[in-house]
Amino acid sequence: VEATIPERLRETWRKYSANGFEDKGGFEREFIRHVETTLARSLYNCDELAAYAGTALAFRDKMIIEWNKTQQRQTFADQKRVYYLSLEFLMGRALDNAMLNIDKKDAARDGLGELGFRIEDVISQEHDAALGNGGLGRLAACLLDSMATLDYPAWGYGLRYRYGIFKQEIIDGYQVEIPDYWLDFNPWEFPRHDVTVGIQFYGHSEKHEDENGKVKHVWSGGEIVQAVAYDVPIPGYGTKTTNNLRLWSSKASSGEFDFQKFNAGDYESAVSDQQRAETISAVLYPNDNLDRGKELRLKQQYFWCAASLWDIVRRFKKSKRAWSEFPDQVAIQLNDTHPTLAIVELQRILVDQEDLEWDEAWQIVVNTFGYTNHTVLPEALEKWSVPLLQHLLPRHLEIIYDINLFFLQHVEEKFPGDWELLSRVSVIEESQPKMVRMAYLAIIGSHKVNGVAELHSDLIKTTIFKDFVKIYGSDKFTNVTNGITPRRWLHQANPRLSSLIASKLGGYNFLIDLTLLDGIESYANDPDFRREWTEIKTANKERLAKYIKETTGYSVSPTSLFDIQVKRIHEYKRQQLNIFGVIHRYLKIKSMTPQERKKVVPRVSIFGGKAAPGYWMAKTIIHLINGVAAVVNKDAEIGDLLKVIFIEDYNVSKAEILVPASDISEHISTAGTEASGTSNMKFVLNGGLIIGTCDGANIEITREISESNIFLFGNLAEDVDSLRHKHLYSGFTLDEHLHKVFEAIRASAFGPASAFEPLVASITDHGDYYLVSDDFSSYIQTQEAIDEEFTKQDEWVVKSITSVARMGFFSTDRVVGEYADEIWNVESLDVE
Ligand code: HBZ
Repeated sequence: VEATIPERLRETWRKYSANGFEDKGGFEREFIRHVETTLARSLYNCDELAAYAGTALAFRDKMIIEWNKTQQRQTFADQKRVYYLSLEFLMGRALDNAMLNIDKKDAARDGLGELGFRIEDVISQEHDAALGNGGLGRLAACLLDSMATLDYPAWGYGLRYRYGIFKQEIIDGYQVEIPDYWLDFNPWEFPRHDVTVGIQFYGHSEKHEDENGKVKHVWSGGEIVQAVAYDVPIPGYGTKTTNNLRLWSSKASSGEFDFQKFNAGDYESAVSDQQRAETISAVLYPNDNLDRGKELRLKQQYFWCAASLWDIVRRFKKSKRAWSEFPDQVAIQLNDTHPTLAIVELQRILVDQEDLEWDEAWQIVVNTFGYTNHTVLPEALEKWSVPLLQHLLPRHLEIIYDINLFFLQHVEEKFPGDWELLSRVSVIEESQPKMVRMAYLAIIGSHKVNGVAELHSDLIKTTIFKDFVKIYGSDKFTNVTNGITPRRWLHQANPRLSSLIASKLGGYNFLIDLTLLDGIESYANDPDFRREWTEIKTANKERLAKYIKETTGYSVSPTSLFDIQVKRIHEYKRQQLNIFGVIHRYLKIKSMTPQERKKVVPRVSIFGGKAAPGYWMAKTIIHLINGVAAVVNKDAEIGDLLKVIFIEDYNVSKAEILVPASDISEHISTAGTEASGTSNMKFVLNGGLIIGTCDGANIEITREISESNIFLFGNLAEDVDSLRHKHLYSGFTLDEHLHKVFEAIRASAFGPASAFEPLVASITDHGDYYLVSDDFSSYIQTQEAIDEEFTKQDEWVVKSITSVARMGFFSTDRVVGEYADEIWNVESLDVE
């Protein structure tokens, strides 16, 4: 039923239509109204949390007014929309971002001041929205910011997890996981109980013949779980566009619970049915770059894909267009293979429900989807077992087999008799049990496949997907190098640097055209500018030092070189290389005379990041870092020459403190393993230099900022295979410094040797898959070069300014433009 108010009554609506606040006074009015009525508190009873709530609600009203208008505008314009399907959206905090994007932070700061609060304290009350693991989830969040900023009609679709990524505590040096229940008070979401759809699982697939003798497939039986939409407004920067992120929450079908069972006295099972349904969206899987094949994960994937497609198809059908126009109205981007079932689901809707012919439907499907690959690591490539799919989604499995059949027929036509090729590219892996290779399905069902940095996009074409390049030609494969939003990662995280840059560029236009940053390069010669630049870095380091003191008890000196590595803990990211380097540095200083020690450049080595709960080696690395910290930090002989800090529970809001405070950050993955990396971009954009391998986006950063402004080291991707082979078959001699590091570890210098033995043995006895030993000597030499350069502060600052000036390429605004032109074929919508 259309719920439209007739034209004659709309005048009254317009007269009293909500419009939020405009200035300080208006903010204060809205703040107090929310504190007193929405929250039922008063000026006798308003702590910082209540002040946060009042502020958030005032801003939420403002956003939602623009959100409504944006949706009306987009509906009216009726042009092609983008749907970004991602199992992860690592949004972080929303309030500061909302204040800046809608340009009302000053009003809020002044208003809060007059009401008795400091804006920073209010902002820091907010719980991070941590619905993601790492880079993939944060990229989705940055893309949403850019799509709104550039006025694209774009929606995100995801899951509303009750528990986001776990909270990490370090207890006796070990990682301990605490559930992250984040929904206690979340003013940023709007439940849409009217947008609810039943999602089917299990049951069986049957063939029926209709009156005309046409075979119809019917999926019946099984169970239904309700998907309820929750909407999160996404404000663009400097525009009225406020897009939508729709997150699905699972709920039992029969309302609260099954009253029949309840009345029959089976209370327990009534409740457990409800719990089982709600379990689907209960928790984010905490693995990054690892596929474990759990049934609940597959349920999450289908639940979210089916609900999102129902919503997208429903919206399309309102336009009364022919199905052939679907790809002219809808572009769906798959963030990795997690949403690949959406391809199968759309084919099912078109064929089984809308009665399209297979080929016509399939053409629509392929023209609609694009697939982004984020990894070449074999353990991360998703496969689902055929028996599991058969059980959970019987009709989808049939469709997958048909997709595969037609695809293999096409391959056979093109390469007659090449049976090896057929078995290599088959969507079905003939293992025991048989497995469905989701990446292959995603490639076959999409019109474009992209990697996320040049090296990575080349690698997927020459390694894991090379057969598909042969089959489809290389035009189907493309590169879209990742980026970051400069709003959050410069303006919000580093307001002083942003303002210094704005003062030279005559305003903040660089925030929407990041290439304008090149205008600050000439100021590298200006001593006053360099001094201000340095002061800002120092202030950011002081802020981090204060945070470290408050959270760890350790004092670090802001005049030391701050060396930061923050990201998920993973062997391929090689935090072990870093900590071995730290141990080497420690041993070296210990062996020095007092005279020699005077020449040492004091350094603070800062680590942060979570290990997947089941990833034992990653947890061992965390344990070692904490073991080293405990010894080094209390060694009076060492003092400020070296400090080791592990930041607990690294997340987006902590990144906002860490990123602006680095002198050096580390991006040191084994060459060819890190698809892109995005924190490398964040650190450089904030005036930190980086040490890195020739991997992922490091290579393009180097190309942009020049080799003289980055510290590169280590073996190249093209040499990795032969080095691994050499380890396995001819053994190797350990670098003498690394050998000494291992001796110290084995002498229990940093805690019981037995705890760390597996980590050492992975290198000395088990083939050193990540080539730590091969890169160690060039790593420590490069670290020495860094010490040397850091003593020449003037040159260092010039490097820092020059690098920032050349980072214009790495904005997600550029990224979104490329996706829009080359993959989605969508246009932005003029707001005026
Ligand atoms: O995606 C990351 C890449 O490792 C990184 O190099 C890249 O910059 C970033 C954005 O393109 N990949 C991930 O973060 N991947 C995951 O977090 C992940 C999560 C669940 C999975 C598999 C991977 O099942």
